[in-house]
Amino acid sequence: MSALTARVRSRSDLRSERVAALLGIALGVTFATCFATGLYSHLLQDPPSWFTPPARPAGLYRITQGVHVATGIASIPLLLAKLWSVFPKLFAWPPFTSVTHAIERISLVPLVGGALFQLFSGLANVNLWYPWPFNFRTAHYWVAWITIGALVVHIGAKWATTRAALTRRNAGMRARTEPTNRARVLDRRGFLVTVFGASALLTVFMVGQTVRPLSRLALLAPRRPDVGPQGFPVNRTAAAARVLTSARDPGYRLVVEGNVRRALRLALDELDGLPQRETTLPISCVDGWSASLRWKGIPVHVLLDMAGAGDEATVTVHSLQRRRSYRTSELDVAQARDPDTLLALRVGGERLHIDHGYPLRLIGPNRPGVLQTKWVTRLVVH
Ligand SMILES: Nc1nc2c(c(=O)[nH]1)N[C@H]1C(S)=C(S)[C@@H](COP(=O)(O)O)O[C@H]1N2
Ligand SMILES: [Mo]
Repeated sequence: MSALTARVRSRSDLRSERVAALLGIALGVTFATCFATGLYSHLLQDPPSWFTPPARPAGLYRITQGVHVATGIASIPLLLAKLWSVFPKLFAWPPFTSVTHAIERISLVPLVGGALFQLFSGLANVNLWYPWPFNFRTAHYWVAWITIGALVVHIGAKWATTRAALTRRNAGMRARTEPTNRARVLDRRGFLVTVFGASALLTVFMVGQTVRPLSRLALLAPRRPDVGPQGFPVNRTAAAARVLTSARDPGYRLVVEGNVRRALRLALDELDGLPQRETTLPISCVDGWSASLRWKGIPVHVLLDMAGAGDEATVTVHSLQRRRSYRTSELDVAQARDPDTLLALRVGGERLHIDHGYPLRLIGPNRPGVLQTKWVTRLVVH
């Protein structure tokens, strides 16, 4: 056998059903975890009427979103290897041999397309890169359902093959005494070790953005959790939000209005004079980075009581920012009354940096970063 045919042979051995089955199982686990944590993130950002986001543990979202990004990253090498291992089968002829076979093969289109789209768009989002005209979250959310639906069909269709490929293991072991077979088994093992190793390494180099002890290894993370003004990152700067002038304007006021007995208009020095509370809460960005900080500010319920809002009040928080997303966020009844939901004036003992929301920002327990509105100027009570 020439060296070339030997190589080709050993490659086709790597494309065994067993390799494809093991990669498939790993992908099933990472995709299911990614889907569950993604749904949770979606629910927190847009709670439907039947869902009240839990406020404790205050750092729960930090973990679920860290896991979401980590399992997404871990899936990239797994998916590429899986596609490679089944590649020739994608072009098998005749395309269908039966109705079930047809369904199974057709479901590969949303499965492969959806999986590639999810991993690509997620990775781009972590890098704050939006090379598309549609809304990231809407697309990422709906394609997740399509992908998971196709995955369920795929698992159903492949259940028997996968079991067979994995239980054939004993037969494989016996055959290993034969030298060429042993070489093949070792090749496959080396391939899987490489793929799982690449997946683990990528994950480690990324999760340092939220797992503090690994922060020095966060080589692939676009944001280090300890780098930025006052020692933590910024997603949108005051310049990008075009609030440099309005945030520094001496005419700045916090207005509390809407369904209240007396509306409030408070200047910065008046805000400084109100009862304050200190609390440690993380900023947990949907992009997977997080940073835990010591905040000091006015609990929102103090302002609601001053304004004479009802016990069942909900609040819309408005920023000075005029354009683009994250200018407002909502507080449900529990969040508005939570003692740790603050309009923060200070972080780590210092006046807030303008990029962190000076003069006033919202910070509350177990809220995604996108809901921790910066440059707050108005609370509308409902
Ligand atoms: N007004 C306003 N608030 C905002 C944002 C924004 O773009 N505009 N970005 C949000 C996002 S996505 C995150 S993760 C946090 C980041 O806060 P930081 O920049 O202080 O770290 O602020 C949130 N608050
Ligand atoms: Mo964020």
